[in-house]
Amino acid sequence: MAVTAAALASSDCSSRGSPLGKYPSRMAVTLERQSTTGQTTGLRAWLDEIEQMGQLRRVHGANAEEDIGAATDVLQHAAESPAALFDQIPGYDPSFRVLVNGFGATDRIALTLGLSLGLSRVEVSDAWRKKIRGMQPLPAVEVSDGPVFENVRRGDDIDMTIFPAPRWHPGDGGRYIGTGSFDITRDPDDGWVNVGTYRVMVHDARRLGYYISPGKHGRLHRQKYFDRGQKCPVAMVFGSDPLQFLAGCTEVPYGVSEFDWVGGVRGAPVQVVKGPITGLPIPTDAEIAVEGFATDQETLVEGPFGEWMGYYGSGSRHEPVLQVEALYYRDQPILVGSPPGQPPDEQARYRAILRSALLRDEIEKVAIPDVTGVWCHEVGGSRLFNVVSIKQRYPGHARQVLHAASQVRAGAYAGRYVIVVDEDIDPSNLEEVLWAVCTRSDPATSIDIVHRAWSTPLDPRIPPERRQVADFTNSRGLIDATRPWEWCDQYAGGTCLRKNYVSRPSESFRLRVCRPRPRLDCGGVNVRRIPRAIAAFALAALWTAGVSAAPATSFSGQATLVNASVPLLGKIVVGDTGPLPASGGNLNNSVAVIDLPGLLTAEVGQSSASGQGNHSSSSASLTDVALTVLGISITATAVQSQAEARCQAGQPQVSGSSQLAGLVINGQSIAVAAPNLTVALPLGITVVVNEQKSSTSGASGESTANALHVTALGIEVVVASSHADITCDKGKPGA
Ligand SMILES: Cc1cc2nc3c(=O)[nH]c(=O)nc-3n(C[C@H](O)[C@H](O)[C@H](O)COP(=O)(O)O)c2cc1C
Ligand SMILES: [Mn+2]
Repeated sequence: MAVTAAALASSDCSSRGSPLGKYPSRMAVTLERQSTTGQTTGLRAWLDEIEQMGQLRRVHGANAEEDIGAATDVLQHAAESPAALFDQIPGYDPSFRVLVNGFGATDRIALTLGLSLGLSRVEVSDAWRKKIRGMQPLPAVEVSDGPVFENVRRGDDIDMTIFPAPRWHPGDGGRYIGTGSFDITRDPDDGWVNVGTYRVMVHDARRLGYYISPGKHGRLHRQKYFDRGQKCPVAMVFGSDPLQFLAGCTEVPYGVSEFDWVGGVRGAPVQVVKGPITGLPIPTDAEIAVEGFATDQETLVEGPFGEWMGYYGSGSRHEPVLQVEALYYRDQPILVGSPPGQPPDEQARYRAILRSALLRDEIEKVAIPDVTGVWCHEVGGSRLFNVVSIKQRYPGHARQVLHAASQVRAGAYAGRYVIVVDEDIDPSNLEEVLWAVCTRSDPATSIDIVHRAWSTPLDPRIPPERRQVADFTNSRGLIDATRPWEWCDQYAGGTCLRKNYVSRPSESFRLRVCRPRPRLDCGGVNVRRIPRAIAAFALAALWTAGVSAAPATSFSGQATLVNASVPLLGKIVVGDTGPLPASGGNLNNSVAVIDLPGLLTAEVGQSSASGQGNHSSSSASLTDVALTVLGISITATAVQSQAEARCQAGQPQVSGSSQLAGLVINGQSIAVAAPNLTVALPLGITVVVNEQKSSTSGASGESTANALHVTALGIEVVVASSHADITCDKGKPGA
């Protein structure tokens, strides 16, 4: 039977009769139980839950040679796709089942981790990081029996080929029973138990081949036995409680049993039975489990296998073999599959959530401050393309993050690129990250290379000659895509419009062209400048070149966004056009962000002053102003002032005005209409809103408009100040 994606997605499959009947439990141990945290445990209860969520499709009659592998490939490459449970697989006991794509949707990952549903993948990762911070492992408890022993086979009775292990990828060298599985080993020195997900191939009825990359805990354990000339006792589980599986493929620290880690997460210990052959702990509710001994005396060819980087990277080679001494399985067992595909795939998605949390935790544990986000991208299989965002605090901060992120446990194995970005970039958003790389890195100086880092035979980029000498190291590209700390206060501002952008004085538009981003901060006084739009003196030069010399109309003018005088800090001037020359011209200044810690923050400030013909004018505007003076807060979503001076029949005429939207002073909303509205506040603070000063004298006139003017105890702050000035040339017609 050919299985199509449409068939999987259709509800027809799920509406057919369920092969799940009633399972008489012969066991004393409860199988599906609620932990003390209320989180469901056990694969079968979890399946009931996801079916109730409408996220399980049942498929009957697909074959294990081709159909299940192909259907899994389709499903796991579609984000937020359902899980599929296959039964009635031709050639096998019709009640034997295969579950795939269990974690192919964010809600199912959240459910497994005991988190709320409805969160985004980044929110799940963040909630997970917070949940396991400081979590203490809870030792597994041993019980005497469990449903896993519903069927027991020993000796020649063992046949691993009775299970419908699919051929997952067309190029696979065999049937892989172990993908959504784990291997259990015990350290022969210290006695701690490791649980690791390592792929397992069926060689024949009693022999399994398994591949573990160098450096993994299961391999370190196994090697210790081999070095002593001993066989390595191993138990393997093919189908388990979903959280146990996730633990098996997570970088739980060396020396900590993943079973105990699961217990800590749930607040309820994992229940295990002691394997009669090896003494290893086996979860009571395992679907299929084996015990046996691995030896390096007998090796068989393992692979090729479609691997997580999207290649048959490690090809085929001799690997140790597990001689199976006992086989246990539940009635109507469920073989869980999570075969890798070209990323982004199912495992890239669940591992991105888990690894991003772990990597951030580990970077913070080595005492690096101000990490604002981490994402281990799905497209890199959650290992090859990892991004960290930081709020830069000191020179060298960005490089420290890069090197640490590439070498702590969660980032060390099989990495390729690590990128550090400023906190205004969302590390989980590939486009934003690549924009930062394109516009904030300088290839000659922003990239560090680490040589001979921990990689894997799976890495397709390791050249043949290095493979031959078992050199499975690679290099890492560490890309600093932050604005250089030393001159970040001069880095050009971004053009992305921010909220509350004011396009006309009277109206405030809430545009969200860009995702609202955190304010960039270089530390200390921070002003990001937008390059001047118009060359300051070009028009003035043109003007003076075209007309005869004095006497002529002359100008002066200036606009400033913030002009403050504060004890200890001194004088602070931000967004100043500078003085307009007597000959006129155009002066402009813009800043994207103003951050004067403890005093004032604002965004998108523009100031301009111009003088030409018979007209002189200036203006200043800011959005999202937040001013704090002696603990009194003054905020406005937009402020603007303008001043004008013009000559009419040789006589000066002047005017000024200010607009303030959303003005709140000390918790009170203020509607501004009249000029020079004075607000007296505690501590002798005076705020003049829409302050205007105008005067004329003979041929000269000047006007100043200050949107806000605050004075208090030696403090003076003027926000959005515009000044225009003109001296009329009485001899000039029209002037
Ligand atoms: C579906 C899946 C299959 C995996 N297969 C292998 C494998 O065949 N060999 C391996 O070394 N790691 C494999 N891994 C990665 C390990 O499970 C992972 O590195 C884990 O942390 C190993 O456990 P350990 O930290 O106790 O060594 C696989 C991961 C997943 C999710
Ligand atoms: Mn481990």
